[in-house]
Amino acid sequence: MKNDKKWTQLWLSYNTRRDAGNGRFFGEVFFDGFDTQDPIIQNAWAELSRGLKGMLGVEPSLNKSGLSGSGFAVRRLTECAAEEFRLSCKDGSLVLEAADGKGVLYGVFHILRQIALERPLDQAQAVCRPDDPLRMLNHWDNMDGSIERGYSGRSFFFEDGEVLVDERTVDYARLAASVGINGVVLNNVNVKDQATWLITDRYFDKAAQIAKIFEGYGIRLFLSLNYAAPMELGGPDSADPLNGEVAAWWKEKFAEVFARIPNLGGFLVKADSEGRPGPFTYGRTQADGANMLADLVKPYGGIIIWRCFVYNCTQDWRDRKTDRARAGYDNFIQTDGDYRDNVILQIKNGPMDFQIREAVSPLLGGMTKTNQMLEVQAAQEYTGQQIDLCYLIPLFKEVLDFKTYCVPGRDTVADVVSGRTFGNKLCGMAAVSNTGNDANWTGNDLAAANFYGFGRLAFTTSLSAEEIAAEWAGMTYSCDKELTAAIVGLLMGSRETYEKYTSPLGIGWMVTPNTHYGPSVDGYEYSRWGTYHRADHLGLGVDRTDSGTGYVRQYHEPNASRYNSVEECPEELLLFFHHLPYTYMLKSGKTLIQHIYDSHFEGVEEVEEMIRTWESLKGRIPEGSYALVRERFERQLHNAREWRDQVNSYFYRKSGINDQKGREIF
Ligand code: GCV
Repeated sequence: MKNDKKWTQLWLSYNTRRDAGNGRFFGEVFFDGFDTQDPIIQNAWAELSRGLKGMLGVEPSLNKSGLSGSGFAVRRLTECAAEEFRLSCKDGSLVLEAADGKGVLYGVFHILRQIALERPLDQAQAVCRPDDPLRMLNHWDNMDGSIERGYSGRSFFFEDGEVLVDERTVDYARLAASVGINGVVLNNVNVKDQATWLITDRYFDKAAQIAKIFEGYGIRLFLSLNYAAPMELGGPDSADPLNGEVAAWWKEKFAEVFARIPNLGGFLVKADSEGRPGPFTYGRTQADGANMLADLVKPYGGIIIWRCFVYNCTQDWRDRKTDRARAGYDNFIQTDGDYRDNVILQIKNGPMDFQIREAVSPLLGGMTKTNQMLEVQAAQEYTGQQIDLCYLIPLFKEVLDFKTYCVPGRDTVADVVSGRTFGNKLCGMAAVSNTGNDANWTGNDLAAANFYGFGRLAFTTSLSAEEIAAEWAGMTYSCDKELTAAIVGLLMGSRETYEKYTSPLGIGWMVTPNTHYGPSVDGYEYSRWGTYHRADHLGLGVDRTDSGTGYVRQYHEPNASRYNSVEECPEELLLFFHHLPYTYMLKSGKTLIQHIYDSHFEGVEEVEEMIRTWESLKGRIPEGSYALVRERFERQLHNAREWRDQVNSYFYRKSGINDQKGREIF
């Protein structure tokens, strides 16, 4: 389909498709029981018309009711759950049923996906209900237009202290809704300067406009809050949650905010973390902090999403007892059960910070009486910054599949965050968004698979990473089997390749401080962030066992014992949990040091292979996309070589042990 905009339409480009017998359903479309003036229904209809025209050249007409014979009907079915849709094909007619507009919208996107993938709809039998109640994107966009950890240009929400509302806002909402996103946090969790003023008259009109656009796509707007806002916006000179004046200030503030943005979903809060203020400053608990706000937003149906990324970021590397990995659990576990029912604790997937491999946070399922939400990072901060290819859905999947043993039976992280474990409704998944105002939204065209994949996975946690990759490739490029297989292969291998040439066996870090791209083995080793690898001339790894920091005991059994034992610990996490000599023998029959050498050489070879695969697709991928990705691969290769050489040289010089294969190590 022709696109005159300065940005692409990604998987919603609706280019011509082979008609797998689908066009015949859509001459007339009947809406039965739905108000066709409702903004969500209007958007669903507009999307359907646009997709059908682009992909199949069909221009349907809209009718209120009365399907007889073949056609497509959208019917209201009150038995459906909220957001659910059912699709069936009976007597030559395609029927989409839902109880609400969101169900219709998701059903329409499902149909368009089938058409884009050239799958016949007459075999369609689907009952689809999202697994996770909340499926959110967190933007770390700042009001000056920069994006914290953004690798795709500037913000399309903010520029020079102003909020932007334009056609791109609508396209963003379409893309997000098409993969089932139902909540968006607009601004960075580090709320400073002008962003503190987002909850003032200065910005209400624009924020309300965005909230309205989003609402038409089933998305609720959320804002990140500065916990010290009372002090910065002319209120009391305190942010103590138990101070009556502070609460009174917030009460008035929320009355104002919800009067101006009535459909606001609530707030995301980063407190007591990395210099951000919070309840600890006043000797209060995290629950005190969250509950004060939660009580005050409750009358408006608001929720408070409270992040658990609370740790001491001024550590001393000589201190071997303080362990950053322990911090989230230590700071929150005592408060389990103390939170109001409209508070959700948002927990990063790992206890450190979005490394290419780390253990799953023991808080997930560690808490059993508190609403929990999983936070992952689609933005590739530590995972290649959208220069290097790193498809993150396998990593997200691993986290979801992790068995927490918090209760007998339904105890995986997927169970916990979908509400299956504890029967709660306020839970789900959030991803730090990887988007920006680059024409292709995500810097690297292939990184859009992480945006797409996150939404699809949060909606249906049982989908495999491979299925999602194939869908994304088919919708974005074409349904050519060979092409899809090649792209799926590239995506599926990319995380392990990245892991191979960066930091080994779960140890993480070793990145250039601050920027977090490229190697610097000791960059964080002697700094205050608590991110150590503890390498010396004998060995490497952090001892988090009973005889070390004791972190392993934060897990339920049998996970705790498994991680505690060097023999039973999953090998990919060995150095996350254990400090081991370079001569330690791995299950592969290789020593630890040889594994480091080999994996780093392999990582580079795999990037070279990826480039060959990409080159074999020349002519079958639109030229612009081909060239852009080819250029990124070149930079990835440079990065991979740099990592290989720095890591190998570092460990060769530390250990004095030769590479058995005699390769060049500096
Ligand atoms: C938004 C890491 C990142 C920070 C980020 C922080 C967080 O430390 O490097 O940029 O701040 O995580 O998640 O709050």
